[in-house]
Amino acid sequence: MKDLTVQPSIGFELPEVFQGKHLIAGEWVSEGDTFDRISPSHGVVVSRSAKGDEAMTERAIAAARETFDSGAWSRISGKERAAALLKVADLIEANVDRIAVQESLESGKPISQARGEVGGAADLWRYAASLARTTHGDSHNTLGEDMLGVVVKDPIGVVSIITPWNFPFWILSQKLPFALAAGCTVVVKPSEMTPSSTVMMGELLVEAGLPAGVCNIVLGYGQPVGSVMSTHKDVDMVTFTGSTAVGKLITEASAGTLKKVALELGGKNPQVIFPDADLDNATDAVTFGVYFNVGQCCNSSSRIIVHEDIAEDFVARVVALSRKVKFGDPMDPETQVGAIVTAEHNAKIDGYVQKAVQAGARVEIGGATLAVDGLGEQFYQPTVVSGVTADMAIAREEVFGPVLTVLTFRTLDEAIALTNDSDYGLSAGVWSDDIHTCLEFARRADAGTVWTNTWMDGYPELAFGGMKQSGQGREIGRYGFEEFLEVKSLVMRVGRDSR
Ligand code: TXE
Repeated sequence: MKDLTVQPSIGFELPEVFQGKHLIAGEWVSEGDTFDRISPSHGVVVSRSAKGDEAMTERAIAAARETFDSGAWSRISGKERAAALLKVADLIEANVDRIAVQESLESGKPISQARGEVGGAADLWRYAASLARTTHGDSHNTLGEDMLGVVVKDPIGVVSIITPWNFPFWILSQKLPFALAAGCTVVVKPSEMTPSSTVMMGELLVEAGLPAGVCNIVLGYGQPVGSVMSTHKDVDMVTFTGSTAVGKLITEASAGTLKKVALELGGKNPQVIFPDADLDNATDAVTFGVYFNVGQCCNSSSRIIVHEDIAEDFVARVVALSRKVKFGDPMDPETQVGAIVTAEHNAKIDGYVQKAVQAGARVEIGGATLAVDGLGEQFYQPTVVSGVTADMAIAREEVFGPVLTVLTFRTLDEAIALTNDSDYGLSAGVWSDDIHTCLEFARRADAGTVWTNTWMDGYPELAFGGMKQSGQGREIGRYGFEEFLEVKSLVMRVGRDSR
């Protein structure tokens, strides 16, 4: 521990306990039981939320259905929808601090990253607004004399949005504005661990003047809230981000009504480092890629696959940089690695590391949980594990913590084989100065996103999602938007003979 840069508590004055309510048909509702969230870093209750049950979830779905069918949102012009989304974007920017503090306290992520997440989300809303005005299908005028075919795109209907705790505001913004831009109405359930930033988003939507019932929010647990949202006959689509296990449950649950399901699940994302790469940049990207958001990130670069010739040098560079990473109090603006979301999850991360060590792997730095002065014990040291083999659980499963595993390769084919030897296929990266190496890797890697000489930059214009068990469907960009649209063919006889 003396090797690491630890930020003790800065003695942050906590805001009042946030009181979360459901948003149903434009009304804030709290009835019945509540549940508390204890901050993983500060160890005190930071939010108290209404606890949704089956009846509350059905009320929310009924409100979304009625509003969709009324046309109050689904049939207005794209221009009007865009105007509302742009207002939301402005309101997000005006409320970054308040939302970020609450999100950091509930999740344990560093405040600087929470600010980046919340502020950055405004751009997703602005981009989605542009799509609301450019929704289009196509037309066919070569079907035969007197015939005209027009393919139109309509909103799919009522969408259930179920989100996790690692980027509650960002992930909501990868889904919600795109669904709204398409003309859908929604029911949202945030994770029970980080409910408040979604409630705050609801407040902004109300302030922006979205018609009542367009966005409904139910707070609570996967059972029963998420389950009802996945099975109810009045829901047309479920979009989910979370664990692969729950993604499979949702797919099964939705089968009874054949809803459309879009899933953004886990990853075991490699960065492949060739000897001719710019190693300074690669070291920065690998270190950032594994520690960002405390490693609790679907795009975390949790395994590096480094060429044998440079493996020792490269690991030494990453270890040296890991020593400088500031971890500790999430409320300190300087902190780069904060707290782990729950004590159970902290123990699970440690379990992966200890199991790897027992199987012969080496801990180069870190490798233990840690208490931070003035705060709790829910922290995990920035950790690098080398001597890992591809069959170890730490190399195959999503650890979801600040833990980097190191594998080595000799040839491009071997690097690609190791990359693709995974149940996941979310993202991958390649570092080399040779365009042919980069392009061949990019084309052959099983991954929804391949980064070349960069890592984790995202753009609303592109598409995000995974192959294999990392999910199905895409988010953001035009591809993500199209997920919320239904395609309809209009076949018309239009000549004089048709009268
Ligand atoms: O996720 P869950 P958890 C991975 C990561 C992490 C693991 C577990 O490896 O360690 O998942 O995290 C709701 N029907 N990711 O347990 O349970 C739940 O209430 C409908 C990767 O938090 O999948 C929450 O809102 N919904 C990931 C959401 O699903 C249900 C992000 C996610 O919770 C449900 C987070 C049910 N039966 C975790 N059960 C990523 N892709 O970034 C639970 N939920």
